[in-house]
Amino acid sequence: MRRILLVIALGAAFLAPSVPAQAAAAGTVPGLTGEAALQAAGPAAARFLALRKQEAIGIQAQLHTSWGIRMPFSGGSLGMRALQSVFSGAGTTTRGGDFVYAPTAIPAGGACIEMTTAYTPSGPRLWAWDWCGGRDTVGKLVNMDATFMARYTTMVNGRSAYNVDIHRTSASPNTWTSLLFNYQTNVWDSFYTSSGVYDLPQFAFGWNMFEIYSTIEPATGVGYYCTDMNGRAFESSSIQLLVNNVWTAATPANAPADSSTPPSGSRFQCPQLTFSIAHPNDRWLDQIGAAPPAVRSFEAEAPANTRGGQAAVRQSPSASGGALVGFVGNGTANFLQYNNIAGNTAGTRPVTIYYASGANRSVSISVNGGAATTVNTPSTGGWDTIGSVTVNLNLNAGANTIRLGNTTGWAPDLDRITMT
Ligand SMILES: [Ca+2]
Repeated sequence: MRRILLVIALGAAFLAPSVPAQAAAAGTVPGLTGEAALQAAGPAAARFLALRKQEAIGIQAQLHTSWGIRMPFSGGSLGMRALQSVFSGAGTTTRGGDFVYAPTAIPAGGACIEMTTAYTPSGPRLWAWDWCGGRDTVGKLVNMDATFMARYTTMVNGRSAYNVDIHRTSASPNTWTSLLFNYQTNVWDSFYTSSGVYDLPQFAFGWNMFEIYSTIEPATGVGYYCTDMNGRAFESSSIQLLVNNVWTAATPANAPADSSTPPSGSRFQCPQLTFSIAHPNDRWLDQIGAAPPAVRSFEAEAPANTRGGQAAVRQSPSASGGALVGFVGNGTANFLQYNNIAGNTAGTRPVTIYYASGANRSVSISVNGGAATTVNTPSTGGWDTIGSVTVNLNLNAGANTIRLGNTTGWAPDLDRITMT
């Protein structure tokens, strides 16, 4: 049996094409390094590091636990990729000094880099732990703000997600690079590179879907994060391992779960937290409380829209989808109209308008030819800087038209609208 497996492995190695899409990165993800990165990571990194080094979990009223999958080095994988959900808005911060890593990922094989999605009391961050050469520190950090979301996320299963790649780039010395896929330029941008002797050989690392540092809120008896993040989901999908130089979907064989039965939320000081394996073992989901309706996003530049008069698409590197619609307004002829937007349920709901404007302007929104609602759109500080305003619109359950314009002055340049 062992001999047969060896033959298969050798065959795969001979047949394997060169690893796709990991040639020279076209750009570098902007972010903080050195002391600035550590400062920005704050206690969420310092406490984790202390716990990791001490292997201590007994701090009174504080809990550090995790659940995920492990990637045995015996499988030969030397890299991992995944689409990792990340959200903005309410529920991105925690109180009580709590933080949530959801997820955090480090490949097997002595990887120098762990990529961590950290929800902290100061908001969501993405950072690279450097676990080689005795450094054992946050090597680089980026705030997951609107600019990051526009450049490095795409909609996956109704959630924004970034696409991360961590793989070994040299065996001698042991060198690893992490990259993020840039959806504006359609190339991988490098995030962090590290090399040296791997410092944590005693840990069987892999991919933690949920890792917390939690303190109990006396008023509720659950972790602060549990209340603060109620309704939020955390998803990883399209998880791939680099095996024999080929990216392959993670399976229960090469990426076994910590336990075959997902743990109870109570173990994480959050009874309403549930874990599920959406597809074994390359898609995982965590959910706190009831799932909110998925946010839908509609690009202004989509061909299905009607652009009246002078309204025209222009490229903008910061915009969602890399484009905006400008020359809207200054009369009724120049407008942007979304067609056939399904309401799903009839009624009023918040609709967020993303735009760029170098001046204070306003935009009027009319649903199904009805009376327009006008909302101020303050300057975002530049024509390639994205901001947003939210209005309440009353939609039909079926198809709706949503027209944006300005009968008296120019509207801002329009990026997209989002709604549930
Ligand atoms: Ca757009």
